[in-house]
Amino acid sequence: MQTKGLPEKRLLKELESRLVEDLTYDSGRIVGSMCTSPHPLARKVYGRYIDTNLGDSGLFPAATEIEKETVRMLGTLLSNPEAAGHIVTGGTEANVLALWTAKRIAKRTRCEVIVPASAHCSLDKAADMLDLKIVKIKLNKRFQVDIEAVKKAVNSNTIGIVGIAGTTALGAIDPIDELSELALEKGLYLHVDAAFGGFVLPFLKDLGHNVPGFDFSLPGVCSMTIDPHKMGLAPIPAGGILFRNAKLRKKISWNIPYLSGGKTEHATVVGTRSGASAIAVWTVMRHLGREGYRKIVKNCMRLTSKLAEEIPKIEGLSIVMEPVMNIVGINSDVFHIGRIAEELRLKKWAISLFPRHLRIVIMPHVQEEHVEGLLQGLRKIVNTLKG
Ligand code: 0PR
Repeated sequence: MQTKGLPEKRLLKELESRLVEDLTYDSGRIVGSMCTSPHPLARKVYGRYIDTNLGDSGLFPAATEIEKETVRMLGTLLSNPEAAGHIVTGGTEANVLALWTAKRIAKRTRCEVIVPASAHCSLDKAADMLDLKIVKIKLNKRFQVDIEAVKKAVNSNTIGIVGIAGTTALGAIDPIDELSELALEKGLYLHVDAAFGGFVLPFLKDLGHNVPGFDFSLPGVCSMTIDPHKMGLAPIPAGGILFRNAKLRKKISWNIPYLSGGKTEHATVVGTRSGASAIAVWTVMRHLGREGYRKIVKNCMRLTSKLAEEIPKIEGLSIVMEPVMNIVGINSDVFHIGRIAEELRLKKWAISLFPRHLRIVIMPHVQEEHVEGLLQGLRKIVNTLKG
């Protein structure tokens, strides 16, 4: 840092020229991310209320109330208006909070948590932080956790199970109903990671898709992750942790007696946190309404189906599974998928590469012309690799 400060104009100009290198969502080149351009209204209120601090709730009782209302809205979306929880930094923090709760309920030292092999790495991080043993369970042919293998893995050290409603790699949905039954039968904590699916599945259901039970309507579900900064169109950071009831949330609550706003309590990993996140989520959810999200999801699914239909028409390429949400996995029996990813990236397509497939996520910023462009790019790459 230099001694003398620099003028605003110069700094803004410098930032503009330096950050121009970064990809933007509206370029349509980001087709492998679970994030998108936030809704303009959410952006606006985020900036306006950035100085509110939910970590000192006594100073900001109104913003605190808005967070509570936001959690109620999310809870209602997931069949439980009684849900308690918070708008947190993202799915990672939400998953950490869920496993932390499971551990505090268990009050034991040697604890095991059963997760699908498809679990997001945030669950590995959480287990490492909390000193839990993660037991990974193989998937069935539909890329869901193998329920029989889950049953076999339960032992006297098991404290909890995680199911996923919208896996990171393919958007698959685990049989949460069966996990719920098992959790109730064995007295285990069940967390559902719907970080991505939480803002997709309720609207798919409205649109008449056959959506299996995945939320609090299943009695064994203790907590859920649902991230507004993914399909919720909220600015980063905005994750969501919801507990079935306030009693569960209390398991990880800490009293902070000395703050300037008076006594308060935290049930998040972070202490100081801007209320702007919750306020932005509250605003965008009320502005779009169920109907608005439904339209967005409908369009994402239309483009997803188009991509999934066209991919197998390209010689040597196939899709990993019929998409259940707006995620398409692409693989090949002929070409090395890593080679295709490399070529796509050279052509400035930002795709995700998993060990055996490419992941395309059709987020709201992805338009028809971008899907066409991607297909065109893939056709060219395949032709070059063939020749
Ligand atoms: N749970 C699931 C099912 C997820 O897919 C993710 C992230 C998380 C939890 C963790 O969420 P946070 O990243 O909010 O903590 N899934 C994305 C992924 O790994 C994250 C991401 C987002 C990656 C934007 C790339 C990107 O550009 O693919």
